[in-house]
Amino acid sequence: MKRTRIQMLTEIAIFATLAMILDVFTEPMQIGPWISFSFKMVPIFVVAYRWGVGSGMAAGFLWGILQVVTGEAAGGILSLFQGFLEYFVAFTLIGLAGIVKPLIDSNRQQKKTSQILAYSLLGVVIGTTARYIIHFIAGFVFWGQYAPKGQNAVFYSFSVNGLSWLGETLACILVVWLAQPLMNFFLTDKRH
Ligand code: 218
Repeated sequence: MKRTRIQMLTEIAIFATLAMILDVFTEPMQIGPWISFSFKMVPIFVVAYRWGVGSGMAAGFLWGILQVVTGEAAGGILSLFQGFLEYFVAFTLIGLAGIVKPLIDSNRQQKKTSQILAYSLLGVVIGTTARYIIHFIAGFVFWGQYAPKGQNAVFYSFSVNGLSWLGETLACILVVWLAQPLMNFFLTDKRH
């Protein structure tokens, strides 16, 4: 299929929706209020690797909007600025995973699948970390009052968001790894 702007925009919409659907269906995988072992960021990574940072960020941004308009984000919004930061900025930053696109592309022609996997996993870590840096900062600035009595807000945020980051990153790594043949299909198709 020829690579077109329409195809890119369609994929951004479809994959952001897929992330939203996974978000709802992986709700039971929630370990604590903010801690989950879930791979729902994977569709955003697929967009980022296929189309680059800009498209990945657009998909993340759209997913953030979907969470807010569906009410999924309700329990996570304390104020306008905090909500903007944690749902729009944080989710948009997942798209930074697309930084690895040129590295994936350079291995795409020769179908060097082990390199593609390695760069995909690097992208996962970049995307989840960029997102969780925002949650960590928001955690001690806005969520400090929920810390157990006497516990330092920075330590509280680091433990909650650090654990959540770890759970989500490991889940995404596992899924990208296990779904490698499917990922290769997505990343080595003829696009131009
Ligand atoms: C300490 C703490 N508690 C809660 C939040 C809010 N938070 C954390 C992680 C992810 C998300 C987005 C929805 O998955 C939110 C809103 C925090 N940052 N820190």
